[in-house]
Amino acid sequence: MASSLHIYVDYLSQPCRSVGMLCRAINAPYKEHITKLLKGEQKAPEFLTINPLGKVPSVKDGNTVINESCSAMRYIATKYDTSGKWYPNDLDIRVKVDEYLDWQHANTRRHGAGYFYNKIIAPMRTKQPINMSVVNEHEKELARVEKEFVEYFLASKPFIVGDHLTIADLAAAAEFEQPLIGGYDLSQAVRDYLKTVKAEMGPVYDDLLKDIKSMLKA
Ligand SMILES: N[C@@H](CCC(=O)N[C@@H](CS)C(=O)NCC(=O)O)C(=O)O
Repeated sequence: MASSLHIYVDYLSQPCRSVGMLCRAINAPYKEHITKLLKGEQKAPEFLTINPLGKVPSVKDGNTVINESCSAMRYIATKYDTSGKWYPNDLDIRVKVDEYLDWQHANTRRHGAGYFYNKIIAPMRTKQPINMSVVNEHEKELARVEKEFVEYFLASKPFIVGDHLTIADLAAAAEFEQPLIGGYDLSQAVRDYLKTVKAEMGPVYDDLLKDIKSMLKA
């Protein structure tokens, strides 16, 4: 049967990796459309008919279009995860997933992506020196984010809800990997957490990090 679930992604992007990892982890019947950020394909007229915001990831399932990664993961897990573990039905567990996903936009994502963009992407694009005062500010905030993540969200558990992975961990891991790859010195506690997520995910974890790592080597 042809799949109705289409994901538009570039795995250079953290939210794309979260969505891609979920689809692979739950073996969703999806079709992947690579939309190359470095070629500006997210701004191409045909892509803008799917996501007028001109960003990836974008997800289309039948007539439903979702242009935010966390909403997309909630939708995909609710519809296609037969294990029921990735976005748990139990309200007391689910709310912990939502709590992290709501928090991460202004914290892990904002400062992890901000660090990576200002340290790596902006100088590449503008051919100007790195703006160290902006990078230092993200670095300072990332240290706070890591502390809050470890002390509040993990609180000595292996994963955000306790003993198993959810979509919240996929978002967290994707967003923490980006500054790490960009040279940020992550704390040992967050490195250990990433190792645990990776061990649980298996080969797909490194597979989806290949593009960003090879972009930096080039
Ligand atoms: N909040 C959105 C963020 C989407 C986003 O910022 N995507 C970036 C890649 S990480 C993008 O497409 N940037 C291209 C552009 O702005 O032109 C989500 O989580 O889906």
